[in-house]
Amino acid sequence: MAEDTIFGKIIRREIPAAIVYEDDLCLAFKDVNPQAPVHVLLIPKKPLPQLSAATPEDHALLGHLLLKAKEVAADLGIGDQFRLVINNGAEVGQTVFHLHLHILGDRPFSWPPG
Ligand code: DGP
Repeated sequence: MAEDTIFGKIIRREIPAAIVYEDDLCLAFKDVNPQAPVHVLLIPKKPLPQLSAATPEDHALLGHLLLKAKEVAADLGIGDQFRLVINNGAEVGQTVFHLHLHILGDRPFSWPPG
């Protein structure tokens, strides 16, 4: 069992969040510190700490998350112009150790990322 995080508390409704999508496997909610006009976090309900901890058992879950990411982006009006980010590890910016996809859009983005 992975360690509990703030996202576990959001899943269990112990702290509030602006939820934009939910199903049996995942939850999407607005980032509390948005980096773009649209900035939503999509998380699995399974407490997987980071992508590098995923196993073949997570194959379907990871596919589900990617497909839901594009559906949530479409629902939020950024269906054909969005960026997905997964920070995997503290050295590259991961601060919450519960896998999450950042869905960002509605502004221009540069490359490479910082
Ligand atoms: P990362 O740096 O990739 O681990 O992103 C974590 C994100 O989580 C960061 O953009 C801020 C967001 N965040 C942290 N705590 C909360 C919270 O309590 N509520 C919400 N909605 N977002 C949070």
